[in-house]
Amino acid sequence: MTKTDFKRHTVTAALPYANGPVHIGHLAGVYIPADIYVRYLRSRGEDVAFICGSDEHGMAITMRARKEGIDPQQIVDKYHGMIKKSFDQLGVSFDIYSRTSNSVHHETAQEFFKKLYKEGKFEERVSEQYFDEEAKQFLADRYITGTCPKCNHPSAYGDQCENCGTSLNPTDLINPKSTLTGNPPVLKETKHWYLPLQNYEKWLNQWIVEGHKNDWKPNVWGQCKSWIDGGLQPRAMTRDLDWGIQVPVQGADGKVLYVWFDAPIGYISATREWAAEKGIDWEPYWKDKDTKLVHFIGKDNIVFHCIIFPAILKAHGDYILPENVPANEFLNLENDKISTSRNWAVWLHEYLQELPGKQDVLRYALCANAPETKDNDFTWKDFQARNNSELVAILGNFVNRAVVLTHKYFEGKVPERGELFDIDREVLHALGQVPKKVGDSIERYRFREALAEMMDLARIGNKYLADTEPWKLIKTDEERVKSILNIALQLVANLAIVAEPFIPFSTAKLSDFINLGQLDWSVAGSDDLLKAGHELKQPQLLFEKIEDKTIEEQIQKLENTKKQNQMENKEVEVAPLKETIVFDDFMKLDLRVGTILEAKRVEKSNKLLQFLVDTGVDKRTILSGIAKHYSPEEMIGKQVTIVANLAPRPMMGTVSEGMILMAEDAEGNLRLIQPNENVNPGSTVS
Ligand code: B3M
Ligand code: ZN
Repeated sequence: MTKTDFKRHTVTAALPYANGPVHIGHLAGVYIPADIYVRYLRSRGEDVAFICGSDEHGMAITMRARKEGIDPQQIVDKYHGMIKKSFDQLGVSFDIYSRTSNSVHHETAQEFFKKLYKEGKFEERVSEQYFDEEAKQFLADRYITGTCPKCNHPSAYGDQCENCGTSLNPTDLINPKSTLTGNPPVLKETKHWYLPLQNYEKWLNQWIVEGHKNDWKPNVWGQCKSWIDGGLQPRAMTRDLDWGIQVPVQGADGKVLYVWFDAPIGYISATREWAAEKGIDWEPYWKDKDTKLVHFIGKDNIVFHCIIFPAILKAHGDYILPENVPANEFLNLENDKISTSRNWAVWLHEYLQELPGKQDVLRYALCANAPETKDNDFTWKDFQARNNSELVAILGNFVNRAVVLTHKYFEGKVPERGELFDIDREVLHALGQVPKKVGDSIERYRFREALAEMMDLARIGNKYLADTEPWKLIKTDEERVKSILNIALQLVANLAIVAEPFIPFSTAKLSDFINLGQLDWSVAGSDDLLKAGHELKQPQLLFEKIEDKTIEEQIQKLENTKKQNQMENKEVEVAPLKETIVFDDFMKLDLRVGTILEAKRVEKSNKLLQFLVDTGVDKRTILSGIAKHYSPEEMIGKQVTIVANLAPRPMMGTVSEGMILMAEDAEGNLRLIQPNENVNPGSTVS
């Protein structure tokens, strides 16, 4: 059974790598939902620690530093400050935004490691790993490229071939090269400490697969199950790298903790730091069974938060485990994947500058479009519509009408409620229901649903005023208008409370001009929040219409990015030259022109097309990974160049008897190599 009553809450949001600014994908996936959750808990008077900070170790940082030509330390200093400030400006209400370069964190992570080490929780293993002799360093998987052993793609990475999707070990690559120097790396022995995840398999299965089948999101639970079913392997908790936290055991010079060992412990270190500042004890937040621990993350972090970190906590023994890990999917931007390298993103710090005072609009639009169950798309047009036809037309309009009319007819004092009619009772009944509905949805991590339920309250209010028309009635029945405005104002006051987790800047304004004081969820649903005679201040506009021009500027900015990317690709990096071969090696290749007779998609593959090719000598089946670039229909009748004497290779249940030659640019765009006029099938190429 899932536990429901807790004394306190520890809520973490993934620690952003301090290697770049935060964008809307991060916000919609992690930080907005986490902040809504925490604000709701606080409003209910719960004891909450909301923990975040910068992740300042690992390859993400060193690669960025190399790219910008500065030290890793300069990189993390630059981005930590920038990220912290922009979260703050967006109203993301962390109790602490720390950083993993802090000494508290170095100590905490090292203590953790030492304890596991002393208790024999690691396996020590010596293995051979690639080393770049010129750069004098071991190479992480992403720093090695070479030819894919499966599909012959010339620039596969040490961990994966992005052409055929195969996951690889660096030693699988043919002709490996270091991306640091371009030299072939050498194998060198190195010692590391591994967490034997296989020993935790049974326990993880019980805890997650059986224990959280019903309360974890299906996407999260499913990913965990497939990892566990696939069998867990020992995973190295240390790395050969000169940036990170020193491994605190003898004989580990030049080695640092694996970033995914240290970063999640960063949540604990940050909690210690926060508690010390407040003068309270941090330990209950991580060790008391009555604490509800929840991790907010994106889907690419699931394995680390659901399998590896829990195994580390379990190995340690003193810690509680997460009650839930409500990971989101990804957000796209204008129908295209958000990409830092292509600068395809809406960056938070730029948004805050270019659309000042519009924090709540972004919070609202991102929550309404949060990729909760599937990837989702952000468009500027949708953003504008969310503002103009929802925030302005529904919420802002209702609040404004209720308050303005009260000023106009009753000198800004909440009028008495008299006799009630059915329509009033219905509205008051709905009012009583909404806070609970919103709260239940938030507790089930359904933030879009919660937002829609909150907005329903404003819709009900608008409809109530439209149906009762107090502006007409005032001429004939002032008593009735008093009741109507009293009820409308109770809705307004309740809105201030239930909307606060989503749009805190606007509700702060609102509660100020209705003189509501502190927003407290425990009184939400009451129809008597504003007593008769209570004075209202002059209303301020909560939201303003966003003009087409503003949106067009943002769209134009993205267009410019697109153009820039296209231009830059003209001078793209090209793949390095391969080793020299002799003429006879070349002559071994049987290259010829063939004609495509038939073409179809390959089941269960979004990359492969299957062809029947007339090679002049025979008709044979060839598979090629070009489905993203050509449709089967357009391929039929085309002439292509093939390697005709390549040994047949099994692929996706079929055998490919040759290879179609393609030109590939740095973006991964593929184009056929064709004779410039039709020739007889079977013509040789040399
Ligand atoms: N920095 C990865 C990421 O930003 C990583 C999260 C750490 S959470 C402990 O996707
Ligand atoms: Zn491949």
